[in-house]
Amino acid sequence: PAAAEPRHASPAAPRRLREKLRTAARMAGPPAHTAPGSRQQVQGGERRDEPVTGAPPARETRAPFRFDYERFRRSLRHPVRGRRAGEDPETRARRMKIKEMMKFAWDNYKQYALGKNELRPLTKNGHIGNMFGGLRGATVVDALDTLYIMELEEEFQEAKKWVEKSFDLNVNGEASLFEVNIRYIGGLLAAYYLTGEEVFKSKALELGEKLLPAFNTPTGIPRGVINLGRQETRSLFSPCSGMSWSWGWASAGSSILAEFGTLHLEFLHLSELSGNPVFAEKASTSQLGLQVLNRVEKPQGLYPNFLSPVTGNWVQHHVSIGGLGDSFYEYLIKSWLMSDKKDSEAKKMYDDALEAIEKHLVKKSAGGLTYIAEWRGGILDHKMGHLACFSGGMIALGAEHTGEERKQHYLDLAAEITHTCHESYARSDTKLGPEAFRFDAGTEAMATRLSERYYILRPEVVESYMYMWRLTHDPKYRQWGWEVVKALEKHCRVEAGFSGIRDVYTTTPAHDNMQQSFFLAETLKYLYLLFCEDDVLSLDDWVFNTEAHPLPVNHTNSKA
Ligand code: DMJ
Repeated sequence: PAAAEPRHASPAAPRRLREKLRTAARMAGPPAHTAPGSRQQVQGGERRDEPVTGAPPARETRAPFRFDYERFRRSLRHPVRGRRAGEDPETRARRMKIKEMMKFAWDNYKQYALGKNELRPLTKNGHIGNMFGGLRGATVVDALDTLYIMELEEEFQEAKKWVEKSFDLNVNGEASLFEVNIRYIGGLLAAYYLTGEEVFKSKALELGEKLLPAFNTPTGIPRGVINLGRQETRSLFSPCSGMSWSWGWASAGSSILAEFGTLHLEFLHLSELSGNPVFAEKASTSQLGLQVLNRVEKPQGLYPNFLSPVTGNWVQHHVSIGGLGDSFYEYLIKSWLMSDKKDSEAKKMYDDALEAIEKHLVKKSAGGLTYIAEWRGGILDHKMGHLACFSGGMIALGAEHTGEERKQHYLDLAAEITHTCHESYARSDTKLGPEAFRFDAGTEAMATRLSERYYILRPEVVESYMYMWRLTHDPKYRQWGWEVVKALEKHCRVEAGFSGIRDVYTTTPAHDNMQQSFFLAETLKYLYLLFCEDDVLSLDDWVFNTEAHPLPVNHTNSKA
């Protein structure tokens, strides 16, 4: 096991936020859910002397910290579900169709799999899997905010009731820190901010605390797997409670860039809501940037995907804006936006990273398609994963906030990448895109390997359509989104829900029997927003976490 050097609370969250949180914590004392002075456990069972909470000991005379929800709602610039002004009948009809798809996906999940993580729509039963450490109801938590935004009131109440009555956090299994964070913490936080229902906040905070031991490494970079049991309950029967370790498949005990780099949006909100700075201190971009990533040399300015949480050095030189790297970049620009453009360190890291990506990875095919290649120790792999297609939207979002000349340049780049991703759909028989497509040996934007021909209801391409629509209002993005709706209806809709397909290049595809929770959280939400007015979950007020859960921009300071 890694040596556990004691690491004391570091200058982590952006200074203003830290000060605000510390003041709140000073005034409030620790939140009731935190055991003051409790200790965390690290891999190998070594104890640390660092208190779990950064807040001072409780004093009975203090009122408990309470997040001012009403003040937060007043700080929003638009009603969360918009004002519904000025839309044409076709747009409304398309939006209603997507709402019907969401209802269908939810109703079938509810009927056949409520309380399991996902629906198996062919066999009409539930799937649990091993990603969430014994947590259940991934689809419920992922669906909450989409149901709310679509005004599926009855269905939202059903989902809320399940969270209140059946969502059990008292589990003791190995979970992906990243997946639990983006789906459960993100889903609960968004549900709370949208509705003000306390149950979502308290569940998010309780679960957030269970993730903290993962950060107890010599560098503070968390490991990928965490046992969700409480370390105080460790015993002969649950010897791993509260311990964390790296994925068996990750080289040399490394942590994954897209995993440890995709925590801080949610963790900043856990601090905001609890008044406890510990979450922000563990996961802020300052922690990532100042403490670790800015110290280690980056090959040609690029960020490899595998980093040792013990030494803080890269373990392998594979760079990708798709799987393993993707949401690290996304969270840099969104960190800056969510801080109301104050986290300038995150912005600089994003700008520098994008410059390096453009210089070394962005290529144009013989047929004129712009794509982002992967990089393996200096050698380019001319392949783009479906996951990498989120980058059109990200680059467009970032473009909004550069100087005029750079803005047009990045908007063009974003449009070209989104066009390429659309081509990967348009060139298939189903009009849905493969898991990965290549640009080599005469191939353009198509899968060349059998193992890459599947589509599992992923959102990244429609995510980029949504951002491109909002930022350019070019009608082709709505048109492309509607093509996806039709293809989903034709090839993925089955009797009891929606299913992924095994081969996008055949019009009679076999189904994979899985309705992924991100289909409800992301794919259907982004499609719906594509046919909404811009003030529904306005980009002025919200950033979407990487699972499409809206988290509010922190402009409480400037408004309330
Ligand atoms: C989602 O869980 C998230 O979007 C994540 O960032 C990447 N993979 C899936 C969807 O494809």
